[in-house]
Amino acid sequence: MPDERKMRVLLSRDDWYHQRGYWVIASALKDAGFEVVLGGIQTPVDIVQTALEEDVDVVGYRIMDGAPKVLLPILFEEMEKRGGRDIPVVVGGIVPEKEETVLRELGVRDVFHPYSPLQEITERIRRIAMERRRSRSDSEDEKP
Ligand code: B12
Repeated sequence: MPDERKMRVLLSRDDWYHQRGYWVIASALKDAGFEVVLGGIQTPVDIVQTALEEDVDVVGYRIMDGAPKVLLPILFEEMEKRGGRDIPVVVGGIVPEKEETVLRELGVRDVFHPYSPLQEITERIRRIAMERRRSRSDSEDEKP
């Protein structure tokens, strides 16, 4: 049976000061028809807890403080431990270009830099969310 719920995105961030972009993304996702779970400022461990509790389709992590290479491995390690490794993670904010490849190798599904057009962001997140729903329902179908 196809999952008819709205696509759910957990939106988390790493710093207190750069709030503007967080609310811009939250509004853009809502306007595009997503249900947005506002995690606010969260550690990677909190993010995984919320993502599992809220059964989200995608985790959106806004990173502004210069530490994506530190935060993402902790997030994925926690996902591995808790069983949420199949939840796609996208990152936005200040990500040095040369770190992007490393982040993608770790498993980050997409990276959005300053001035990314909002419509492109929401479309790319929708595609990622739909892919996850599909692979989830395929694995449900395969259960005996
Ligand atoms: C405005 C601003 C501030 C404001 C924030 C106001 C607020 N309420 O948000 C204030 C003045 C508070 C501020 C403070 C600081 N700032 Co400042 N700030 C900026 C600035 C100029 C713009 C950020 C912004 O709001 N952009 C508008 C929003 C809409 O765009 P955005 O955040 O880029 O988001 C877009 C994408 O990145 C993406 N995106 C972002 N997040 C996410 C999340 C998801 C899930 C997705 C899908 C997409 C996505 O989508 C958005 C649309 O395209 C940037 C420079 C820049 N041009 O980016 C520096 C910048 C972010 N700041 C910086 C710094 C260093 C600081 C300070 C540490 C400075 C200082 N020494 O005090 C302080 C931090 C506070 C502190 N004391 O520790 C650095 C960060 C460097 C880094 N991380 O490597 C930057 C890059 C400036 C620079 N070139 O050095 N800042």
